[in-house]
Amino acid sequence: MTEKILVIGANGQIGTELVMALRGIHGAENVIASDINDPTYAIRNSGPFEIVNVLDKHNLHHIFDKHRPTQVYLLAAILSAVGEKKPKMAWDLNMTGLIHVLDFAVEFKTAKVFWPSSIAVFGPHSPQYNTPQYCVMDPNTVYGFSKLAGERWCEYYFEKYGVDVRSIRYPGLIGWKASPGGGTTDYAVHIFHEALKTGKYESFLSADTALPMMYMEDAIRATISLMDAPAGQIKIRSSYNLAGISFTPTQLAQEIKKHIPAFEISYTDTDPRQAIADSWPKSIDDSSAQQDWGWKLEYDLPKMTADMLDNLKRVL
Ligand code: AKB
Repeated sequence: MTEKILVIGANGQIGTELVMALRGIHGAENVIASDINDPTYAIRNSGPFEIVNVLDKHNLHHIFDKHRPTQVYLLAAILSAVGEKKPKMAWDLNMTGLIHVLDFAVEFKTAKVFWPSSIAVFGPHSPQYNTPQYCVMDPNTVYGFSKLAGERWCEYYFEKYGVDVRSIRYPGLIGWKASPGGGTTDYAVHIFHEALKTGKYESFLSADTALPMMYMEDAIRATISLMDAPAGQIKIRSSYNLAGISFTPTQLAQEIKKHIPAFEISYTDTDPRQAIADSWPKSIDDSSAQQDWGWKLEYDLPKMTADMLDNLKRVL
């Protein structure tokens, strides 16, 4: 069967890379990229694009009706740091956008829906190390509790209406093709740009703040393999933990120094993102993803750092 895939929020950090990967697999004409803003150069020049506002039900209904997608990836969201500045807007976009998509998936019998969750669903009382799939969850950011509520809606639509919705709790994502959009883990991308441009970086997270991260190559591969897995293998319909690689700003800086010996890192201790990072896990247990759909990480810290620097050098 030919898939017709709609990616909502295609201009973002994940969307930019996912659209290209999906177009490579399914053919450019079968992957409709969409975003509330005009498309980026790469997205516009590689296939179809639609302006979509997930909060505008009529607009979204029209797009579902026009393209009748077999798969929808809903990536439009406000991330943790921006969410704390615009809490109501973050709740509205992250929740209402999801409900609209789930409702249209029921109406148009969309075969599969992907929706990203995050390590932000965990909170200060969740176990900090090797955080399990199921545990106490008390997120204290709007982004975090919108993702936790969204997970519950995903499972609910699967149970009540049979929507084949699949989800991953992404760690911080690191890639060279697109910038992150207002999260707490963004330092781990900015540091590479500054290392190459100026040879130094002031981290907004403290030296020993460990967080789970993942290279974009792995994140895209995980997303597509979750979506390709037979439905019977998907035992979790809220969202799967993915561990990625856990490291601190100091450890990342040490790895960068192996390639750029003069690189220097410094730290600020006044950034509000520190409190968000402190409420999140330091490492994650993703044994359910490994068991259910065969997940396996490929990029460790040295491999990711080398690849990031090689690619960024070419494009900066
Ligand atoms: C953020 O920092 O808000 C995101 C996330 C971990 O979901 N990158």
